[in-house]
Amino acid sequence: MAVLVAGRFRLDLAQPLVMGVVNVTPDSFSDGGKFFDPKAAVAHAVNLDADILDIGGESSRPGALPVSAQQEMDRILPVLEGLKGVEKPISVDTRRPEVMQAALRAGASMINDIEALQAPGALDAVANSRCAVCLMHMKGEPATMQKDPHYDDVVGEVLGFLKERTQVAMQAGIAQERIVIDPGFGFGKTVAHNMEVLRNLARFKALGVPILAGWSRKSTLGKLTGRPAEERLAASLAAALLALQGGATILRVHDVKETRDVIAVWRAYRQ
Ligand code: 9MG
Repeated sequence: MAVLVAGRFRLDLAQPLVMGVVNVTPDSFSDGGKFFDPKAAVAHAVNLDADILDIGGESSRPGALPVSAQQEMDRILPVLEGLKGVEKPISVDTRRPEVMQAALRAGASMINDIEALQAPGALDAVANSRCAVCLMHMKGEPATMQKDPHYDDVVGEVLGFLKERTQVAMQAGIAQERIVIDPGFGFGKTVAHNMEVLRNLARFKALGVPILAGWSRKSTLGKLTGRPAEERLAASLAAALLALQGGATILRVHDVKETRDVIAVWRAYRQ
């Protein structure tokens, strides 16, 4: 049975899980500013009814500028405090080791790192806990990553990077059952790159750890449909279904209820 260990939680991945996005930022591409107030963020998180909540205090949308670790902590820690009584795994989307440590002390059970624990100290911050970690591929930095990204072999390069980061994480003492990988759709990738990776997602199963996919409302879907972020639900659901079919077992989404319906249809088809 495929299981993800996340602190005190053991998550059964026999059925795909839905990770709900909670952006505590003024500038995220789809819901920036909506849940910047901690009370609004907590209410939204509870309302989402996701299997895992992913709380983020720094936008990683293309073109976003970094914020300081202190700013990130000021944004997310009150939300973690407000979610203390909620009996479900809470992930924190951060690439900074000091934010990881503070989040884990405040009750987070998972770290979602778009830099795959490459920051000095990040591997130790995760290894010294029992949390789960998502290792994501990104080419470049959010501020510039969409400026003409180039690969000779996008699938091979992303796969090679995630293989290496999984090995490094395990050598640092992070057990395989705590690790999730994510090809990072939209992170330094054109529409063609994203589609090539999605078409080949099943190849990532060879790494032996669960695959997380995040397609929700992303700009590639905007480019394909001509729609703004708030009108990309149908495209997001189509991409979620294709990711499930490619072997993703965790879907990171804004629209939890609708994504659960996709999973229900996919499961019935699979039986
Ligand atoms: C923070 N964030 C935004 N998009 C994401 C994605 O596709 N995957 C992961 N792991 N994190 C993301």
